[in-house]
Parts: sequence; C-alpha cells; structure tokens
Amino acid sequence: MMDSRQQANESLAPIARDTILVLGGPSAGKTVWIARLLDALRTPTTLMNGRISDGEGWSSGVGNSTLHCEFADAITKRRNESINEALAGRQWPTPTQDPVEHVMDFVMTGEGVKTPRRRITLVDLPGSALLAAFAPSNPSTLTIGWTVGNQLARTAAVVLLVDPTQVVERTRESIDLTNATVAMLEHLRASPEGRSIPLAIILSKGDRGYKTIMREGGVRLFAERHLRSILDAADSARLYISSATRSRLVAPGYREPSTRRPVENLIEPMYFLLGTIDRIDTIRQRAAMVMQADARRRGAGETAGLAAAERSNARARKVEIPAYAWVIFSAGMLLFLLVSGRAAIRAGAPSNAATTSSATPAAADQSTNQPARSERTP
Ligand SMILES: Nc1nc2c(ncn2[C@@H]2O[C@H](COP(=O)(O)OP(=O)(O)OP(=O)(O)O)[C@@H](O)[C@H]2O)c(=O)[nH]1
Ligand SMILES: [Mg+2]
Repeated sequence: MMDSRQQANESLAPIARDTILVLGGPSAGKTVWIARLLDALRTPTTLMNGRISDGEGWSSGVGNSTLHCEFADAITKRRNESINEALAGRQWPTPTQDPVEHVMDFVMTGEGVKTPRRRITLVDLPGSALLAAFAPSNPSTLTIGWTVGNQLARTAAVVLLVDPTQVVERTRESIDLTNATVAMLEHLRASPEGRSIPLAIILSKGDRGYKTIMREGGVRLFAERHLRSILDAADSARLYISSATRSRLVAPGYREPSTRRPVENLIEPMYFLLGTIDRIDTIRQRAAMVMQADARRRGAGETAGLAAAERSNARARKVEIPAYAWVIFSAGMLLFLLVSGRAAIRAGAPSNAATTSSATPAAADQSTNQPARSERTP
C-alpha cells in the first residue's frame, strides 16, 4: 500500500513524454516517410554533427554519433515490413484511416547522450484527422476530432510534413490545410510544456519539390514565402527537405515509387529530435528530483512538527491527570463526609467516622471533629 507521501511524490513525477507525432495534411507523405525512416534505421547510421556523409565533404562511417532503431513489437515490425515491401513492389500505401502507433527502440550514441536507448512511439496520424480537428470551417469538431489532444501530454516531439507542391498551388484545400496546421500548432504551443516540444518541419517528396524549392532560393526562403503563418505559429522549428522515395511517371498523372536510392534527410531530423528529447528529458528529471526532495523535506518537517505537538500534548495530559484526580478525590471526600455525617446524625453516634479515621492522624482529627460539625448541621 502506498502512503500519502509516496503518492504525493509520484504525482510530482513528470508524465513520460515518449511519443513523436507525425502530422500533416492528407497525402503529405507521412506513412511513406515513417516506413522509409524506420527501414533505413535498421542498420546503424553514422552522423557527424548531426549530418550524414554525402560522400563529398567527408567519408561515410566517420562521425561522432550513431543512430539506429529496433522494432519493439512484432506488429510494428510486420506492418513496417509490409509497407516497405509494397513500396519496393511499386505500390503506395493506402490513405491512413486511424492513428497508427509504431513502437520503436531508438539507440543513439554520441557525446552527452544521457539515455542511449529510448522507447518512442511514432504516431502516424491520418491527414483527415488534422483537418477534422482544426479546419476553421468546422471548429465544433475540435475536441472530438483532435485525437492528438489526449496524446498531447505524452508528446515528446512533433514532425510536421508539408508537401511543397501543394502549398504553392494556393487552392481552397491548401489554404484550409494551412489554416488547420496553424491552429494545430497554436494548440500545441499553448499546451502545458508545449513551448519546449521540439518540432521538425519537413518539406516532403523532395525528389519532386527540390527544383521548385531551389528556384526560390532554398528551403528557408521557400518556407518564408509560402509557410509564413506556419513558421510564426511554430515559434521555433527546424526545417528540412526530405526525400523518402523517388518516383517515376508511368502514366499521365500517375507516379510509382522507386526505393532503389537511399533516403535523404529523414534520419537527420529524427537525430535532431531524439537529441533534443534526451536533453529536455534530463532537465525534466532533474526538476522532478528537486521537487520530490523538496516535498520529502516538507513532509519530514510536518512529521517533526506532529511529533513535537504530540509530545507537548502528552505533557499537558500529564498535568491534567493529577488535576482531575484531585477534583475527583476532593468531590469524593466531600460526598463521603456528607454521607457519613448524615449517617452519624441519624445513628446519633460518631462510630463510622472512627473506623475510617484510624487511617491517618489528620483524618482521625478531621473525623473526630466531624460529629461536632455534624451536630451543628441542622
Ligand atoms: N514523389 C514522391 N511521392 C511521394 C513520396 N511520399 C509519398 N508520395 C506520394 O504521396 C502519396 C501519399 O503518401 P502517404 O505517405 O500515404 O501520405 P500520408 O500523409 O500518409 O496521407 P494520409 O494517410 O492520407 O494522411 C503517395 O501515394 C505518393 O503518391 C515521396 O517521397 N516522393
Ligand atoms: Mg498515411
């Protein structure tokens, strides 16, 4: 059984933030991005200052940190393998209907890493859920549709995928999606500890959007022009351009995936998020320890206070007992004298008083005086 102090200490322990939400509108590329990322991380990747060698600046295998992941359960493993097999077989996944949880153990080495092995649940949310929850045209669904709402307390980091070819179109749908994304980010940042949740904004499908983005002067300038409101709501975020797969146009309007080329810029954002999670977690744990120690100290103070109060009560009781005894004794004596006095009057002789008076000379004196007093009694 837990005592109340233990319960209080546990309630001070922070809720583990062990979830990374992968958000974005419908068809932003979330399911493909997660599947390709987890597949790529089955073998350890070496990073140098958070970046993977591209074979130009420095050679692969040289670096100061590594990252890989392991599937924590058979369902996650099987699901992931089947999406990757389908992609290899040139089939895109079907739109996600309900949130899908990928439970993973991420293993990270590098300077300053406090928790090298960390269990994280990656949540793949249907783009339709984001719209349902935050589309300004339908704000009544905010609480019902916002499936993330109940996960917010567990959110360690957020990946926001944005399809750059969609945002430049500025259609009704893309404007609605931008507004919903802004509302979601404002909600996230306003949540408890929400300001410190690391966020990676990913321009997805880099194989298709790369040229457009570069024409506009690069990722930063592109985002400032087309994602201004999202950047403002995000407050602070890291921007990436990722390429989960390549694609080939096989029929007018239809591209099929090609997974022969390695992923680009999928591991780096994950490394950034995991590193930040590790640092924030260390700070949260320290803060919780300080709070618990403080609560223990206060608890000990209260116990010491209670013990002192108990001791002083006991002292008071010790004083009270003789006082009571004295009152009872005196009342008893008075009653006894009255009764025996009356009895003596009725009997007309001081005999009872004499028997009791032998106990002490004082009592004997008192008793001997008694008949005289009793005689005076009318
Ligand atoms: N060229 C290219 N196309 C991609 C890539 N990733 C996804 N796509 C395209 O985007 C479509 C949607 O990808 P998904 O990963 O299913 O998108 P999602 O964000 O999970 O969508 P919902 O589940 O509906 O929310 C795919 O069917 C592809 O046509 C990519 O890396 N490159
Ligand atoms: Mg999906």
